[in-house]
Amino acid sequence: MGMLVGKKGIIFGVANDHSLAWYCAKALHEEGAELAFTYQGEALERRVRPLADSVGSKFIEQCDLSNDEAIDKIFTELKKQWATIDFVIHAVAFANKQDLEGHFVDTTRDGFKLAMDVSAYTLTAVAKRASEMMNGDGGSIVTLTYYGAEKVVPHYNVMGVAKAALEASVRYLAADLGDKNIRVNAISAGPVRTLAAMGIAGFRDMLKVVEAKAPLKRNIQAEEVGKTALYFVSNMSSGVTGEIIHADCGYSILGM
Ligand code: 0WE
Repeated sequence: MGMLVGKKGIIFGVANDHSLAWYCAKALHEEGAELAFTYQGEALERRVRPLADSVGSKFIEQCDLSNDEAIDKIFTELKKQWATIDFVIHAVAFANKQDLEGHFVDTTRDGFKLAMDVSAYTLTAVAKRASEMMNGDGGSIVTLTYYGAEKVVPHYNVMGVAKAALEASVRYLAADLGDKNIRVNAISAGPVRTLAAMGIAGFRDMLKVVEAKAPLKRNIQAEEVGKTALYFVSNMSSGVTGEIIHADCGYSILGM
């Protein structure tokens, strides 16, 4: 079909072949998009480079998104290679492990700042620079969020507060960038077994609860998150901005 032939974009947040960012990449690549990738830290290069190679990407760089100069460098490089871009996938979050285990009330100032910086502010940092490369045709910026932004999910804690800030950022960015025809949206994905979910106590039980209770009686598949990203990047969503779509098998509609 090739809904995205001639479109170019950058994907932040691939850690390995289970990453939701990677499933977004695959869905976009299948429709003909050209992709650039960044990864966090040396250790992940071994995993990300072969994935990027497999979709014909020529741009694979390390980038610490908590560093403004590092983000500047990525966009300077990207400008050299491509001049313009059409989309960004932001699939980046981090909180200290101990802040996802105990109680929210015990969150330290440093733990709060870290989660907010990496999981919320980075969207704005990236949107600013990306918007300067989205000339003429506009563009689409997509981020990933989670239900813990809206309702209390045990142990999600400071990440829930950071995702709430991320969701509000989506709306403010959408308002600011709308006059350049740049759309900003988020996918609120149900829980998926990714590296970010591994080692979270009780994650398997969460998957069981969703399977039992969600209207579709199953968990969301990573491919379905990818397809939702494709909707937001493609012309199919040309009139949609500032929106949070739940790709969660309906779990979030339930009151009891
Ligand atoms: O947003 C997330 C996870 C983000 C995340 C994961 C980690 C694990 C390792 C952020 N920081 C870290 N830091 C680490 O050291 N999700 C939506 C997945 C997730 O994480 C949870 C969940 C769900 C769902 C944590 C507690 C409860 C539920």
